[in-house]
Amino acid sequence: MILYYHPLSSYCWKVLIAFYENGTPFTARMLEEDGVAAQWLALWPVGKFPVLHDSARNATVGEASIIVEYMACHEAGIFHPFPADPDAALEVRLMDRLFDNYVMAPMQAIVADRLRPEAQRDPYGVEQARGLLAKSYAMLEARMAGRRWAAGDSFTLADCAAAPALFYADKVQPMGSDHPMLAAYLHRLEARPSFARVLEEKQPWWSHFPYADG
Ligand SMILES: N[C@@H](CCC(=O)N[C@@H](CS)C(=O)NCC(=O)O)C(=O)O
Repeated sequence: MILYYHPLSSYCWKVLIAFYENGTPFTARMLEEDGVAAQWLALWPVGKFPVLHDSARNATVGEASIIVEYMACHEAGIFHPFPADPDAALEVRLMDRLFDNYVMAPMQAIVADRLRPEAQRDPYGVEQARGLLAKSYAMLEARMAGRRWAAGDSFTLADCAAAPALFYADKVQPMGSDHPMLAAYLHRLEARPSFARVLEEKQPWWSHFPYADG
């Protein structure tokens, strides 16, 4: 299996965490390598990453959550992204959506704005994104009360989503002391070996992140 990725991409981190949790072997192809971007775009013309290509099944899979589900279906191992209980699985799916839509998306909007030429920046859009992040922090702070992991006692897909979302969001808009549950949860995520490995692997590229000192 080939994973088309970039070492600073938050959605790629989500998939890497799941693969490392499961111990699934794969070949990582970085988009900057010669010829890789052309292969990736031919497979996934919408131009988003990560993308997984499984030549054994002639399958191309996009969207981070779906790649994790694909791994769980076809490379079943020690990591179970979803619990067997349907209600518990719904909570995992909900938390996955909350982290993607209401933490990752505004965080990405703030970072993307910083990367634009000065004249094309959008202060109103950034203000809206910051407002959404503040609401999300407050909602997640309440939801994390009494939970070790995002959806309860087990590490699931929701934690794979939460780790990059909260890590990067905290860089662009620090959670501060108002969100002790969320901050403690982020520390647990950073200490998890799968995510610690992702964080270690980002180091050579980290200075390219515009809020690297944040
Ligand atoms: N919904 C997609 C989002 C993927 C995504 O936004 N990836 C970013 C990198 S973290 C990307 O492709 N950025 C390039 C672009 O938007 O042009 C997923 O869950 O995989």
